[in-house]
Amino acid sequence: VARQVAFGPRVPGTANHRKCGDWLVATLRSMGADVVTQQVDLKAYNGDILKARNIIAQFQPEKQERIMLCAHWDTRPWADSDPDKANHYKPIPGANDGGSGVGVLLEIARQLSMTPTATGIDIVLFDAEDYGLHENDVTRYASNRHSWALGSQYWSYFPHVAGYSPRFGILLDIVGAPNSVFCQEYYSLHYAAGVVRKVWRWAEKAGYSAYFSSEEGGAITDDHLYVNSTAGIPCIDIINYDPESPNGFGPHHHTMKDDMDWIDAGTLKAVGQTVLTVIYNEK
Ligand code: AHN
Ligand code: ZN
Repeated sequence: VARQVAFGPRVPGTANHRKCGDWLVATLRSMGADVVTQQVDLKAYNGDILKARNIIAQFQPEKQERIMLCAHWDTRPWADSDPDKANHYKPIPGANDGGSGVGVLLEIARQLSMTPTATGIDIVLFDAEDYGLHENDVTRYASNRHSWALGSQYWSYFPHVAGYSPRFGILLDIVGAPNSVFCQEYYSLHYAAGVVRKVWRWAEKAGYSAYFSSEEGGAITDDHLYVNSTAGIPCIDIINYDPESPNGFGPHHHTMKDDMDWIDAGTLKAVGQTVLTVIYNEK
């Protein structure tokens, strides 16, 4: 996570973003994955053309039976939830929002390089998740309901392999804060209840029930929505929900404070160990 943050904000179209993307590709290749990328110009709701890159790392690509793990690697161009209005058009550091999910997946990739699973694994890093509607534009929501998750929307129409149909997918988003609680997100239950139950059961067995709450959470527009509704792949979202905070994702969310101070190794471990337990138990 720190390596990603050190590139600076990973806003599509910037040099930081390009350099971090190159580093992610090289790192995943160094772990033995067969890495392919999708480079595409995507139009944001405000008209910006985003030079986007989805990064797909395939482990044991020859295997038919597969599991997909995903996260977004871009970061938000605007700190539009920052308490200081002067920051509302500045990019966020994106340690938790962006960095954390990718960080967990990089460690999982390292484990896969040492100990193969029975099924194939695809790590999919989506771009352009976080270029969605600015808080100052929320009145334009009705005509911009699909402004988030542009990289995963594209991938869901054009997956890296035609007819791609893994058993299931797991999305990791905002998984690094201390004392995180992962509720059972609404779309995950709607489209992939069996996967939610499986993952939460393994979390309990692995000793992480304090993080994985059996409470139902609200509906979150995130990459998994399009993976489910467009690609037809049952995919859940493991995402921190903090009912105490204004936007539900913690007080640092979409602010300049989303930096390494919000990253807790214990939370990353709880999520990573849980996902590892799930994938190594798939036969
Ligand atoms: C919205 O805020 C609309 N969806 C949450 C998805 C998200 C944003 N994940 C990270 N940043
Ligand atoms: Zn975000």
